[in-house]
Amino acid sequence: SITSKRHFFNIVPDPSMGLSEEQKEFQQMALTFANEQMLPHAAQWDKEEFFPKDVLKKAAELGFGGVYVKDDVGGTGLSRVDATIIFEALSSADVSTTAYLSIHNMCAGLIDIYGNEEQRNKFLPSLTSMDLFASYCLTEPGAGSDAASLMTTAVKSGDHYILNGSKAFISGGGDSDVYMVMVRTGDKGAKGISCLLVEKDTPGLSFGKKEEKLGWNTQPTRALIFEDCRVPIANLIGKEGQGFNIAMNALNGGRLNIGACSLGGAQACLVSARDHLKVRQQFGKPLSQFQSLQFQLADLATKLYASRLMIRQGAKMLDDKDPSASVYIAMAKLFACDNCFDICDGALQMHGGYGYLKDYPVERYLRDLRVHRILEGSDAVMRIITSREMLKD
Ligand code: FAD
Ligand code: 2MC
Repeated sequence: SITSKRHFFNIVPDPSMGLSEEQKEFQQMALTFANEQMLPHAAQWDKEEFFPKDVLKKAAELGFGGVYVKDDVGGTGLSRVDATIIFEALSSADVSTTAYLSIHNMCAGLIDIYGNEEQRNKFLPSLTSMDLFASYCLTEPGAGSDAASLMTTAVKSGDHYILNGSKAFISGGGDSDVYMVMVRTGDKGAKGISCLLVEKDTPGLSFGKKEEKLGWNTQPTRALIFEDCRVPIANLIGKEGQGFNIAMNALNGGRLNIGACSLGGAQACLVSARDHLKVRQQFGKPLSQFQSLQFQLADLATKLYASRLMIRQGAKMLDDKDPSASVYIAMAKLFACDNCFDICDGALQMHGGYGYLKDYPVERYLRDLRVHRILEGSDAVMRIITSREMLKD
């Protein structure tokens, strides 16, 4: 099983292929951290729904709390391509915990880019060290895929905004310390939305019950409820009315990160399937000697390779500030999250009945990857983004 034998490199498709020496070094560092600090506990954390905050803080000591945040506030200053390499390596041990880390990084990156110097200096040193945890709050009970229809209001009163409304499905909700909240300060539609940073102890902010989920069990998911919640105007990120653009730009990086988490889970499952086929014997020989299984293995490897190339290319376009990046990122997220889920499913099938047992980790990866086709923009939203661009006059 994966826990006894952890191949990651020198196997087709090798995640270190094509990387620079420096990238290979932090990829190895992330993988070592994942193997030592996450893998031995991942199944138990999943079962007990335990949010491993201490381990996340240790990850921050390696620079993973602000991977692409600038270094004047404690960030690591790496590129988006680099971030996908790191999240892929970490998620090969624990997709759910890594996915929370990726959301925390999305929030820190958002403040780094759109926050003013005061906001950057106030929040980023403790976010990059993960003394503080962050959550991203766009979705509402009535506004999921149609995010621009959100209804949580923020009305100015003196030097505060008064917030009323609620957010649904917030990863880290209730445990995180700072919340990047998209609110309505103006008219209907995208241009009436602003981005506010809300601290956990703000009066008028409360949380729903912890949701029970199919996967992503090592991080809590809760609703946020705002009842006359007073947030200082100083916590406005960017300008009034800029919130939707900020939210969408942050999600471009987030979608790559989620895609990268799918890559790591799929790589772990593929390696486990390969190992299993070599040792499991039926009809007098190892399963690996049946050509239909050999071909399936090749097909899964090909899907993984293509997914990885698309994620890294999307990340490169974001690094290059390519104006078409969001469309190629949408295609990459769609392709990678769908295909990596299929890889987990194919790997589970190759394990036979053992794949269905919790003794083997494949079912955990499958459960964790399933939601990547829904959140940070569902498959349908990725198709909307892509086809709209294709049909533009
Ligand atoms: P809906 O928008 O109601 O969609 C339902 C179905 O219809 C989907 O399959 C969708 O693809 C499809 N659909 C919708 N519109 C169209 C269309 N025009 N054409 C064709 N098909 C369509 N949100 C946050 O803001 N922050 C978080 O931290 C966060 N964490 C999450 C964690 C978990 C575990 C989950 C499950 C969700 C999380 N979300 C979070 C919310 C997530 O982003 C939404 O669930 C997602 O955007 C989809 O919205 P919805 O659930 O309202 O589905
Ligand atoms: N990158 C950059 N800008 C974007 C963008 C993107 N990916 N998507 C939209 N925009 C901009 C767009 O360019 C426009 O800007 P401007 O008016 O300045 O020209 C503005 O945003 C409005 O865009 P649209 O007119 O396309 O807005 P529309 O209402 O039609 O919605 C859609 C677009 C469906 C793509 C958007 O609502 C969406 O992405 N929905 C999915 C929501 C989502 O991903 N939620 C995830 C929540 S977080 C989560 O799940 C976690 C686990 C953290």
